[in-house]
Amino acid sequence: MKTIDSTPKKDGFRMPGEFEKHLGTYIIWPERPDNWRLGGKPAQKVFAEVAREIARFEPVTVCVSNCQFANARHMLPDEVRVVEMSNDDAWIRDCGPTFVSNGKEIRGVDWRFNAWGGLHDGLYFPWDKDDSVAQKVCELERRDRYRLERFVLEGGSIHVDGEGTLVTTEECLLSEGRNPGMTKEDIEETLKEYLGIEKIIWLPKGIYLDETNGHVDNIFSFVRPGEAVLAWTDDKNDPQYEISKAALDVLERERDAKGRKINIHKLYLPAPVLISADESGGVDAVDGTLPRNEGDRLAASYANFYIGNGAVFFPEFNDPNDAAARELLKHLFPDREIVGIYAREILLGGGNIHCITQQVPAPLAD
Ligand code: KQY
Repeated sequence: MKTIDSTPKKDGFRMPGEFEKHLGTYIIWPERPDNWRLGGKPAQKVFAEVAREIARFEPVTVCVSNCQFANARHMLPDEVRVVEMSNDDAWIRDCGPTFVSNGKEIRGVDWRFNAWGGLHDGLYFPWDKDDSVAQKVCELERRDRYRLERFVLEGGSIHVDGEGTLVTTEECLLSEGRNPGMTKEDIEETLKEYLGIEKIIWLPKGIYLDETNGHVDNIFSFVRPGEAVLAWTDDKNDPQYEISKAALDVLERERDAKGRKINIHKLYLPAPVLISADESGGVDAVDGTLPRNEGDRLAASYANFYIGNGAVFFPEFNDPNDAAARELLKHLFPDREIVGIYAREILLGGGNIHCITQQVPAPLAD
């Protein structure tokens, strides 16, 4: 695996849409007791279910620390590959490589990772093991990589349509803890150069109280070029209403890289999900890690579904809107199975289905 001293755009590479064909999916096994309640035991069951379900459609690799290797191997089915990889937590979308393709070959883009804000407002310290994950995945996949030593980015903070359009949020990419020395124009230039992008659409904010500084993947997702979903509520008393409305206003007036208007489908949120006393009591308190207090609202949304080769995996919360989300996804992805996963344990760790998965795209266009 070599590190290339050029940029994907110069080399004719672009980031494919998630709905394009995959070679496989990576996941990291959860275990840290200051983020996952009860030492990660309930979350491990859900991660194992996610891995098992995705493995029905594409090869899955689970990366796991030395301490948890035997347990993960025991809990995962034989068809899931388990590899030892040190890590700081379980968010491979954010610390793993972003793959780019030229139609024949794929390469990884290895951004700098600083735990969503470094010493400014990052979620844990240290994060050096996570920052090495992208390189290690490129080694396993035998893919060359581009490494940005100074540019901080997480995979969950961008969504692309594979045809030159990228959607992100100002709340996240312009946050103090990531690239404070760069202007919005500098950031746009870097994204264009490293992802083969021509047009960037900036939503103001992500989901209310999302601890990633508003990652786009929890509020918006492309379904295919020209078509997308936006997390939505009609409740004007909910702070989320103004956030989703502001995003819709942007999306309605913007055009994508091909000059198309994006057709937006409203994906209704579940009722607010709050941390219970029992759940809060199961998380170790550690200085420098975000506390999990009873009554805190979690950033629950259905927009963080993962698009696999033959299926879409979406979160369920035992909420009446679970059924509406399933129906909308069925309508938008008529050729894929729609698989619901009860995702409360992932949400309790501050994340979602999209941010625990990272796809390796197929190099060849269909
Ligand atoms: O991308 C994500 N949503 C990751 C969230 C990390 C939370 C760490 N506690």
